[in-house]
Amino acid sequence: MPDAVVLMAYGSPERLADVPAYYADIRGGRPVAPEHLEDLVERYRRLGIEESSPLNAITEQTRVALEDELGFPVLTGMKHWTPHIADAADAAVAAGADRVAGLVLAPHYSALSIEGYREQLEHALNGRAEVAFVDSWHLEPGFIDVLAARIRGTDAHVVFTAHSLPVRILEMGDPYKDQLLETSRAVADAAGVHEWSFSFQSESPTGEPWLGPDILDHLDALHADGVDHVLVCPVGFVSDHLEIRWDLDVEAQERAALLGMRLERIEMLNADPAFVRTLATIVKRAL
Ligand code: FEC
Repeated sequence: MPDAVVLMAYGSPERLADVPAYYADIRGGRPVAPEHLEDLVERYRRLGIEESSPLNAITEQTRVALEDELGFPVLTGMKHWTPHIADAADAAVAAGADRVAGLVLAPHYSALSIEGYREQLEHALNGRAEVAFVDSWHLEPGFIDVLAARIRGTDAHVVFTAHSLPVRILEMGDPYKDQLLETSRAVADAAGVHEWSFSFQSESPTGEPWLGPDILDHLDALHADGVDHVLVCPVGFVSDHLEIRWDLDVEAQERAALLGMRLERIEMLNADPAFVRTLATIVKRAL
């Protein structure tokens, strides 16, 4: 049976002029406050996205490496930018696939994140191919191992992080937070690290409460407890992108400097060969 993979990621604007349309897509028709748009454009400007937009480039490297590993077509589909998930679904069908594995480059399931990727993929395929969608892979041994290798032997306090989501997901019985803590515990155990904690990051100004603690408040609390050296290990993201390069490398670094703390972060997994082999294992199991 001919197979293909639709490899999905959040997507990122390539040019500053793309940011309003990109933000509008994220908001899904709800209004965008002008000051929030200006703030977002400024963050992308300071990241220098017109010279290199890391998320889209890294996703393409991962796609190529995964295709090499699997030996059948892997198509990129972005949730909020081009090529869209629907474009990837069409390309998979055009390549003759009867079965499509849907894999998101985000390990933890939430109805407010992964489910949106699934809906876009299923809607676009519309029965033209069988879908084998991977909901989550947060305890995949190869994933735990590559993260554990990045924190093993550290004498810093390890802070695992992930994107925050609105608090209402807890009332919905969403597994997101539990899965994040399971990953964090598994990585710490595999690395033999005992000094660790978890915090959220990258809360969005939507006017409702989001899950905390946010990393900036968490750094304050760790400092008050006498911690002066922190290693940040983002478990909810796999690539270098705005939420890493701005929220951690700029904002969290600035807070740490203010507190007189040393803050480092692990190198992201990006298209690391061991990580790509893990993605291939997940796809083969799904199919
Ligand atoms: O580098 C880049 O250009 C893109 C970085 C990026 C990633 C990412 C991942 C996740 N998000 C998740 C949830 C939400 C929710 C909202 C929301 C809003 C934004 C905005 C930007 C943005 N997100 Fe994102 N997210 C990235 C970027 N995200 C930009 C809008 C402006 C801002 O908040 O600063 C709120 C939507 C709303 O307004 O209603 C909710 C989750 C992930 C991790 C899973 C995944 O990667 O899909 C969850 C990367």
